[in-house]
Amino acid sequence: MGKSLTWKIIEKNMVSGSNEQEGELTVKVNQTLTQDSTGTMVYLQLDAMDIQDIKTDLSVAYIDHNTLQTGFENADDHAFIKSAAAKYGIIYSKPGNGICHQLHLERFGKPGDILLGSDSHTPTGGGLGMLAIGAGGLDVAAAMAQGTYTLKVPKVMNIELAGKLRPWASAKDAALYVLRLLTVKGGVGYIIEYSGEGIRNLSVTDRATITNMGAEAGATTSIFPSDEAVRDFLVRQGREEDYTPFEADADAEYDKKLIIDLGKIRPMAAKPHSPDNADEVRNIKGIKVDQVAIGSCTNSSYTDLMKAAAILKGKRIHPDVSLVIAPGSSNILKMMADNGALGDLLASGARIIEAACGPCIGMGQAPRSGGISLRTFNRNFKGRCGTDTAEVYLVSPETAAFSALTGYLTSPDETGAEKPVVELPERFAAYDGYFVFPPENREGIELVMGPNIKPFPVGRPLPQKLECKLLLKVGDNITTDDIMPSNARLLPYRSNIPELSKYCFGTITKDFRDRAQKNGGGFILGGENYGQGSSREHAALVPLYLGVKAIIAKSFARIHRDNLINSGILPLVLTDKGQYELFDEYDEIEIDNIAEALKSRNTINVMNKTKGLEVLCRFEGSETDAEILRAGGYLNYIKRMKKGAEGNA
Ligand code: MIC
Ligand code: SF4
Repeated sequence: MGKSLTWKIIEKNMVSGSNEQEGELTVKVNQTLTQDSTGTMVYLQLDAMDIQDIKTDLSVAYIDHNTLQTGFENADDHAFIKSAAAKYGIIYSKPGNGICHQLHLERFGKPGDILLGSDSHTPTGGGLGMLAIGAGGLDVAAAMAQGTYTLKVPKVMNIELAGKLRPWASAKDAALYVLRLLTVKGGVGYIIEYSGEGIRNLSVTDRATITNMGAEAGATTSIFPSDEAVRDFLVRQGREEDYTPFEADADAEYDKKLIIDLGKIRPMAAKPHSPDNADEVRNIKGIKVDQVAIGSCTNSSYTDLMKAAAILKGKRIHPDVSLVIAPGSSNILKMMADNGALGDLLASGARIIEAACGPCIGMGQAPRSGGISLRTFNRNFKGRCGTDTAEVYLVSPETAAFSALTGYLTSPDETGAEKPVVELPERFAAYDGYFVFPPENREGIELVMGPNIKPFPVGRPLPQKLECKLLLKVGDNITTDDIMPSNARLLPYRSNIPELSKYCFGTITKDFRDRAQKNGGGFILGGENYGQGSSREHAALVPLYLGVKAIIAKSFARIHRDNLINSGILPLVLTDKGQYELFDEYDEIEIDNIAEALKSRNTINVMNKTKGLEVLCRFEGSETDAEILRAGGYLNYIKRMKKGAEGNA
């Protein structure tokens, strides 16, 4: 049997482990990326690891999330990250340069390499044929310090794309179509590998849109082969030398296989408040729209913005609509300024904001109360746009542009318009003005820590017995945006855990911090896919700071489960999901014999003392995960390992 593309790349980078299911493997990490909202924590953690040099081939620190600088806090964070980049030999990308994933695709991504990023949309790099995985900040710091990453042996799902997209259906529609099929938890445990004749007509940025949204299905990552389209993209980016062809063997073996006919896909929209809640636009058209936003790491490429500009050229945006556009990179903006498309956007009445995440993470452009916002982004969780009562629909740039003109949700294939052809420039602009490359001599460089940089909490070794109250019971698919909300007000405090703790579980209850403080910490009960969405480890660190010791859930999202373990919080899965019903908030819970249960990866008895009953839970982590928990989190674990190594020397 032949090999999948995924396994070819894993084997190329394998340090230890095997391909046995349930096992784990350690791979060499070639590249890392961080962004500022997770990056401050990453570099504080890297500093705590006490290293001289990073061990990756290339690491980049992007500033793209917190760019509003409404106070000193963002600027403090930027200065800190810039100093850490210089100290450790990392490329620094200044605010205004663009969105980490779009920039990384343009400037640094390499087919066949492994990229680890402290952002859940790192899989965008899969469009270039790289294995690009999102992880918590500590894992990325450790990858820089050690050059490796350990992951659970993934299953590989093959999605064969047949046929060709219809004229007005785009990669975003295909991404939403896949997501509707898989749901927000259908990709958990899988790497999604695309193949088939259908991919030949998809450009690298189309493919990147699709791999980007694989994160919404909970997949470890998604990947396309590295073929002629990738070579062409790299040539146009002026980096042909980075091209290596990579593809699966024709008879590759997969754990799961789906076939999708691209020709069946119509323009789609994900309805509020979940990206998998998708329908064809023609079924829901006619909804009155207040705001349209084009951009984000999903749809801010040159081609996406040029398509929107062509649709808007010579027309006027509807008087009731505010259209805002955030380009993916400064070079895209520069090219559009040079070729006149920026002028077309401005003449139509569009608002152009800097190349950054912006409205996607609630950094400005919150819609009006009860407003309807169409966004080309990847997440429409309640409240994420900054307005709790707003309703966000996720759409393609084409649907966004037409709807901005009509004022109603409009399906491009029902407009009668002819699809614009976007010619790619022979060479994409590749100015370096926003990059700061690390100095040759890095001796004596100090970290710059302004008053916004506060120490982060570190876990303690797990005791033999935990006895606490159940502080909160939540339902299925709770997102990290629920656990630790992010918006223009809160993002400046990503390096200030005590301040953030006031807003923990803010979309669910306003008094979680009080509950935790009054009860000296406690447990949380979750449903399916607990912690889906972002990679932010603040969704683990803040509960840790508030004394949360364990989370019991029906199932966990991958990155969040890893973040809990890295922080020293015990994630337990209910062996009988129906027993979720046996718990109520404020029940007294006891978990005994923890060390033993972790050692054998056995089941653990969880006593509900209030109800006088017992349920069985399982710790589903690896032996290393158990070690990390026994040590009280990843940093303690590394320190212990270092001490051990010194003792043996
Ligand atoms: C997101 O899209 O949710 C974010 C903001 O980019 C997060 C990272 C963060 O919370 O800082 C992600 O996707 O990991
Ligand atoms: Fe930025 Fe939005 Fe992409 Fe997250 S999803 S990296 S906030 S653009």
